[in-house]
Amino acid sequence: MNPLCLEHCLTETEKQQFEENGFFAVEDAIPQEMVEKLIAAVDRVGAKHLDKDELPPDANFNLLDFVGRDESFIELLDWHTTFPKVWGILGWNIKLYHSHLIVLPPLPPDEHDKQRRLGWHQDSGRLNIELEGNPRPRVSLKVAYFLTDTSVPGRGNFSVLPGSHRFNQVEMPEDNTTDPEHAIPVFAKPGTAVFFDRRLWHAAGRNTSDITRKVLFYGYSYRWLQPRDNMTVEHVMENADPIRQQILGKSTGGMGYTSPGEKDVPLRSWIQENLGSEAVAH
Ligand SMILES: O=C(O)CCC(=O)C(=O)O
Repeated sequence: MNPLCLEHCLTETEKQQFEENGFFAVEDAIPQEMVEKLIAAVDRVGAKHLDKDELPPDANFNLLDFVGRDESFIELLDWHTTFPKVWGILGWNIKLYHSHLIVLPPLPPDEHDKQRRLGWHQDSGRLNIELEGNPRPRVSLKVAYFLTDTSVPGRGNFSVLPGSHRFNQVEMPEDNTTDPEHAIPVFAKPGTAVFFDRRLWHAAGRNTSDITRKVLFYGYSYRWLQPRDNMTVEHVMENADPIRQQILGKSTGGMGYTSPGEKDVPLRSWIQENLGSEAVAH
């Protein structure tokens, strides 16, 4: 793994923001050349998807399990400015359990003035019903890479209710069309990574601009959680280094998910060698 990771560990401020607000943003997490490479990959993969499903070229879509479809998507799995913050929050027994990319073209002009509530939700489906506790456990988080400019309102901004990861339920206005009062858009320039707790109530904003919004979502969880999509990554396993194999879901067997040995979690040894035993104490 890239040793530059050591320069981008989770900071105290980020940790505090994540605990209190349920999210934080890292500007310039990926350089402009990488943003351009990723946009080209999104466009290629997106065009194939639209073609296969016979969708119009300007359709909006949410494509699951995109990560194995281009080498540039694989590179982001353990990206040096972001991955250390993922293990800083969740620890070393982690993997990618889900990936999805969202392409959100501009709304048709006659939709712009219509008042509609955004699609507020917590991630992970049945976890929000079958797990006990209030709040329920964290279990996973997502890193969202913004490839297009959503640094001003009206660009389909990722929207959040800060601090709402601490509540199983949030109150919505009675009228069914407005958003909760404390909802905010997260402003993100191309290359920004936004980390958010799966329990954070969030939604995609409305895109009333003339720019198509493109965002990549990487979901990291503990290794014992079932993947949330097909995780079609067998074809990249062989050439991946051991830490990427761990991230892609490799395990020595059933027991290796919940009681991992050294071979299951090379990330643990890497952190221990580079940051000391204290860093892997749990
Ligand atoms: O597209 C967005 O801004 C929201 C993404 C989302 O809802 C999700 O990742 O579950």
